[in-house]
Amino acid sequence: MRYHADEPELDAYYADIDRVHLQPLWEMSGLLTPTPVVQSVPHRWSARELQTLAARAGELVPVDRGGDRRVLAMANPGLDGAPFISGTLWAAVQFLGAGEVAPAHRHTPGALRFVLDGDGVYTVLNGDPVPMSRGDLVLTPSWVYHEHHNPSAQPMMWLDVLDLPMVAALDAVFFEEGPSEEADESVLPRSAAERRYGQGPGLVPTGVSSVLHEERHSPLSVYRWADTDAALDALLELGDGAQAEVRYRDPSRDRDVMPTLRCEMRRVVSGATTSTDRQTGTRVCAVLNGAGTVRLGDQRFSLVAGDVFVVPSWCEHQLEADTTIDIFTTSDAPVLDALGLFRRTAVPA
Ligand code: GTQ
Ligand code: FE2
Repeated sequence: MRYHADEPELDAYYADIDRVHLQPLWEMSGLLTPTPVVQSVPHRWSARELQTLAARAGELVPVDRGGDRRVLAMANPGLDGAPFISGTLWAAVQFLGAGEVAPAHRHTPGALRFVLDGDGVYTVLNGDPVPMSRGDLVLTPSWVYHEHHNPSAQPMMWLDVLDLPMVAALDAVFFEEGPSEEADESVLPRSAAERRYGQGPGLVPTGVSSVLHEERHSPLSVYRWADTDAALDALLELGDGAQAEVRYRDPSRDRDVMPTLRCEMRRVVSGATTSTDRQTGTRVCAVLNGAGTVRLGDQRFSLVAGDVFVVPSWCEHQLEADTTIDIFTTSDAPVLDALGLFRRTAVPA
């Protein structure tokens, strides 16, 4: 609070309001800024470091220590040590050794898994077993029970993204443990969700929709890499550009896969440079295939498969593909969209 040696009445007034927890707007600045002032900074976590350090945790730390999950959170260097990749999103790598189980629980923050490499793990979502493989996107929406099993002989690692900081800011975090289920591991079936909603483009079952429409998230809990890959190839075959992008959507209605998280996959062909863009909200990006460079504001980061990077709100973003590169992106865009706060612009070169 400013002091006014020559105005004792004003000083007395400031002391009085302070005592009753009031503050004068006329003494404040930096609240209504012309453009977003963003605390999180651009950063890339390298695949090699994520893999080696997660594998070391696999040797050193049992899975039951810390919430039954062996997870390394990506802590944005701009956030003073908070375990969040931005003010709104949590991103982490999770490592599950051969034969290990991460037991069932559920929470109000929504989550997704994106598999950057390997297979052998299955997740059980409200009783429905979903095998996970390279390039697959698996949804764990708010309040859905989930547990991870690795019956294979190899460890496996994947990317987790949650809307945890956003739900925490809204003071709406709930958590409870759940009953663990043992699926028949010898004949792991295709998930029930895929049988109902992943059978063919434009086909949804009649009869069960009245129940599912009450859910806020996609009834299809897994999006397979083979389908995403084919969709990107088909777009590029049309020949109108050096890149293609698809959005993962709820097959039962026109909306994002979850109310808080948008998911997209982009393919930029070898040698191409994208236009520069910026948008409100956080983007968490993971390189599935290929190599290149991303420019984030005035910083450049080289990219190889398995790298994860964050594009903070309103930060300029541009990609250069050294080889054809596939980048998975998830963002909090559905929230900004719902509130009329989503802005996206191309930035002239
Ligand atoms: O796999 O259930 O990265 O509950 C953070 C919290 C993963 C999970 C995370 C979680 C999980
Ligand atoms: Fe969880």
